[in-house]
Formats: sequence, C-alpha cells, structure tokens
Amino acid sequence: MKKQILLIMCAALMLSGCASAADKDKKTENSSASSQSKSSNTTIDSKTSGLPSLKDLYADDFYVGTAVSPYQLGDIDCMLLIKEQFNSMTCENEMKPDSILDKQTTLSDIDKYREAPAVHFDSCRSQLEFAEENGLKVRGHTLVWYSQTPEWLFYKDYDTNGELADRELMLKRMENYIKAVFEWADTEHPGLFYAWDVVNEAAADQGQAKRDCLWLQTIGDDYIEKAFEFARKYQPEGVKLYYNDYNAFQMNKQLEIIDFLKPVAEAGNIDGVGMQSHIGTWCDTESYGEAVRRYNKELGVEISITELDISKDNSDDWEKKQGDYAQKYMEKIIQLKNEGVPITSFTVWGVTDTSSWKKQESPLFFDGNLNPKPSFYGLVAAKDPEAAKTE
Ligand code: 9MR
Repeated sequence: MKKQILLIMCAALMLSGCASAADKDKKTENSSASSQSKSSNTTIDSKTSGLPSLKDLYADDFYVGTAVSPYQLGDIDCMLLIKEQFNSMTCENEMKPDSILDKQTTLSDIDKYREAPAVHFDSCRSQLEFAEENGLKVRGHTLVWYSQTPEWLFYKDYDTNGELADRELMLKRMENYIKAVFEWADTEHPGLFYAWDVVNEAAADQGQAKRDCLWLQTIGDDYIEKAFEFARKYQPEGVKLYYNDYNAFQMNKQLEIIDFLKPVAEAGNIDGVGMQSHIGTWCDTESYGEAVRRYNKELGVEISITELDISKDNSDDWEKKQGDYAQKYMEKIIQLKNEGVPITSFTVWGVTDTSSWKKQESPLFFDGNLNPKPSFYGLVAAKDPEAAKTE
C-alpha cells in the first residue's frame, strides 16, 4: 500500500517536473521572488502540505532558500517539503572548488592546464536539475575560499611537494577558474543563478587582518579585489556578486570586512554582502541589525542572509526559546527591510536538524521527522501571527 502511494507520488513529481522543465524559458524570465513562489505550487499532498509556506509568506520580500545536499533529493517527503517551503537553494557542498576542480584531467596534461585548471560539474548536476524542474533559483557557493579548495591548485606544477605558484600564475588560474564556472553557468543554466559568493570567509577571526591562506600567500594582499574584478568581467546575466562570511555581525570582523571591501565597492565590483548567520539565542539582534545597516551604507551593497541556523542552548525549554528567538530575529529582518535596507534573500542552512552540519545543536526549523519546530513557527509568526497559530 505504502509503495503504491509512493509510486503515485513519484509519478506526480515527475509530471510536475516535466511541466516545469517545458516551461523553463518562461520561468527564467520571472526572476522576482514573488513570481517564483507563485509559479511553483506543489500539486500533490505531502506529509507537510498543510503548513504555512515560508516562500509564500515572504514572496514580496525576498527569496527564501535552503541548503540542499544530493542525498536529500532521494527522500520524497524531504523533496516535497523543499518545494513547499523554498524558492531558492544553495548546494551545501557540491559547487565548492574541491567539487568542481578536476584533478585527474588537470594532472593528465600539466602544461596544457597550467594556467587554467580543468573543471567538471558532475557533483551538482542532480541538485541543479531539481532546482530547474521545480522553479527554485540558486545561490552559487563558492568561488574563492581558503577551505574546501585543494592544495595542489596553489603549486606551480600542481605538485604539493614542489614550489608554490607565483602571483602571475595564480592570477591566471583564478581568472580562468572564475571564467570557466561562470561560462558554464551562463551556457548550461541561463537564468538559474541569481547570486554568487565570489569570496567566502576571507576575514580573520581575531584582529584587523585578512585570514592567512594560500590565496593570500600566492597572490598577495589584493587577492579579494582581483577575485571580484574577474567575477565582474565574466558574470552571468542576472547574477549578483557577493562577499559571504560568518560572524559578520561582530564589530571587529565587520570593520575588517568593510575595510577590505571598500576598494572593491569603489571599483564597482561587488553587489552584496552575505551574512551567513550561524548563530544562537545569544546573538544580539540589535547589533546584528546595526551591522546590516552599516554594510549597506558603507559599501552601497544589498544584503542576503545566506546560512541561517540557530543553535539550541542547554536549558530544558530550549525549543521554546529557540522559537521565540527565531521570531525576534525575523522581526528584525522585516524591520530592516521596511526601513529600506535591500535584503534580497533569506536562506536557512539545511532542511532538518538531523541533516544539519551542527546536528548536535538542533539548529534548524524542522526536526528529523520533518515536523515543524517552534523555530519554524517563529519565522512564520514574525510575518503573520495568525498563520502561526497551530490550533
Ligand atoms: O554545511 C557544510 C558541511 O556539510 C561541510 O562539511 C562544511 C565543510 O567546510 O561546510 C559546511 O558549509 C559551510 C559553508 O560552506 C560556509 N560557511 C560555513 C558552513 C558551515 O560550516
């Protein structure tokens, strides 16, 4: 019996997927959050179908997204939940340099690939197909990062026992990598991506300096400026260029980020700052709001919440506290939006607590059985208290 129902659901999903694919051109023209959410109604009943929908509630405000991993797309209930709640997604790991750089091909002919390492996009294919078939837009994550980037990329002969590449060579590799990724996006997935994290987590956690990393060591102090310069040169149509970081609301880090992004903004090469927002109930929403205003004012950029999760505290009533905090946090986002701060997308970092990178801290909005948590209703209540009433 259960199998039969699943088969019917699969067929319905495939049908809705096919219809959306056929409608692709039309859909890619509809780039506002509002038109996206209205064009991707779920047509079949799911475990979670009676819930208020975040993407519908916030349709006139911003895209509402989640991080997605390929294995989640094998779970039909999870897939349906994503379609119901979100109109944007980020590949959790599959578009990072260690997924895209093709070591085998690059090493097969070092001279040929010396200035332009080979790339492939196998890892993210299923996620992007899912997004395209179901009317979700995508944030590209991420191009230039100190982490999840293979060390061999930074060596002259791609050999970690040899010499580091010099500035000139690394600038060529950086430019060619960005060019290859953006040309692929423009050719294979026109209109799918609306933003891209060009540089991720370049700020040091302590003090007023950039994080030490191989990009900094090989290219030098202006590697962030160069990354944005190349990104602007090759950006696909409709894609906003972002700097993205965690703890971006902390005063020291904020000043440091503004400081190194100033020349990038002056050159006209950045469009947005991503507040990752891996936070907990301890995070002061007032100073968070101040930081958002400051980025917008000092750099003239839009803002996105790119990776929200809210870790639980150790109290017995942590779920209620997390729910209350989620509401307060979201009310601050709405207040900022109403003040005129251009907040264009709001992404939570995963679907369920059990699939979170921080699963011990139950930081998400659905539990492992896809039940909505008080934190989900907090996000709903901030916009529509009536819709958040559960009985
Ligand atoms: O959620 C991602 C996790 O699955 C990976 O193991 C981890 C490896 O670095 O990256 C996580 O995502 C990170 C994101 O790409 C950048 N900001 C911090 C996120 C959480 O670590």
